[in-house]
Amino acid sequence: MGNYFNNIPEIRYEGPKSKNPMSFKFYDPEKIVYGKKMKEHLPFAMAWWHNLCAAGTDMFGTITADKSFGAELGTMDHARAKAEAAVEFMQKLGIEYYCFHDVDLVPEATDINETNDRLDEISDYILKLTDGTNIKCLWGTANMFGNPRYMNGAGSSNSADVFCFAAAQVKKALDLTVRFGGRGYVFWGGREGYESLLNTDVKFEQENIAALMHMAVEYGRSIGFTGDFYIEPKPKEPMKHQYDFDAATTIGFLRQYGLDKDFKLNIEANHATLAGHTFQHDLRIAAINGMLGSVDANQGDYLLGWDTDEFPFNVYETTMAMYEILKGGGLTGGFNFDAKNRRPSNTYEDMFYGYILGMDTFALGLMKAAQIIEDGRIESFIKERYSSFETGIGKRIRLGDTTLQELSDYALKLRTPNSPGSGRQEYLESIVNSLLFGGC
Ligand code: XUL
Ligand code: CO
Repeated sequence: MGNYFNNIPEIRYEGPKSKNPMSFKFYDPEKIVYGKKMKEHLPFAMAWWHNLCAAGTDMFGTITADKSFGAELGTMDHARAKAEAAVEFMQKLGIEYYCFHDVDLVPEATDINETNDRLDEISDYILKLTDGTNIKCLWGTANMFGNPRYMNGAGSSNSADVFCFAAAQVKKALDLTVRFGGRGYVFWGGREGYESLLNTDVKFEQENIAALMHMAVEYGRSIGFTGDFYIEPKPKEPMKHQYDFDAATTIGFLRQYGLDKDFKLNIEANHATLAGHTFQHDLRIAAINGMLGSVDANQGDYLLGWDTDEFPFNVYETTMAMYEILKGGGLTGGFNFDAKNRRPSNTYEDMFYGYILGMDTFALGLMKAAQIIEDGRIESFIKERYSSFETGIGKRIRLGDTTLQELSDYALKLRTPNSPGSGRQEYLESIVNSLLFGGC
């Protein structure tokens, strides 16, 4: 374990009344909720990039936080220091998983061979540090958006050479993910999209992305990767239009190119809201299509049109998200905090406060979602709402046992239908409120 956070104790559950900022108020890992321990429902992961690399830069200003961990930035000493800090950080919070991009782990060299040597070196070191701990990888990915070679895309690049570099990075990131025992492998296509149709062959680009993914599956399976591949949908940013717009679009793409057996979705809250959906909408679409994979746990700002990657704070949102996840049978992956501290929250303490907030917000969401399901009023309302399909003509429609002619005859005979019934939205929202705040 490193010695970077000496002033910070191990974070323990102290209950909702605790005023100790370095404690969980709601995340009680051993507590049984909805038949399982909280920590089993909520496999939390630390995002290497935001937690250990991001230091507060934005379009208008430079770093505000010191993430050097005592080493010279951009060196292998720095890479090792980050790995030590990662393990210390996760152990203090009881987080068992991490997610990484290849170049979060080491500084990228000009020659990809040199980068790969550095990755070998750091992966030995990470495995040495995590040996004998519970810490393991949730998912890995290749950063195919930062390097200028990807300015026209990675799998969607117009350049065959660049396509090969993307393939080389995916291969190496898969090797690392397998070495780290990762549960999943993510494709987030930040540069896989276009700015203008005037210079873009969309069909060609989508075919190439699919080809890269097929090769990744074939290679991954050949080296013993048994986990899920994930696509993380996002509609825009950095590109004006990204191909993996939202859950529905991405599922269509996966089916179109025969990738749906090996891939699921990694749904990020803030990406769903950028697509004009709620987080829970994209979770529902993933779940009903058997594509509920993993979650990038964060939240956006409804007043801002970009990916603010805030730590989740909105309990309504995590409640409705956990409701979808519990009803959908849970995740094959976990909850990766793809979230960063606000720029002025620039101390080591803030790194911990961010995770405490996020973990507590999801723990609350889990408990409240379980209460909604156990209460049963909402589920039984929905069942009743569709009950006209349980008997008679409705049942036959569901069984596919009728014709347009027969239905038309039925309607003409009825002349005018009975009211389909109230949607009762406000009543249902009141139930949610009373379950959320009924204890006050
Ligand atoms: C970008 C984003 C990425 C992916 C992994 O918006 O969410 O960090 O999670 O590449
Ligand atoms: Co993400």
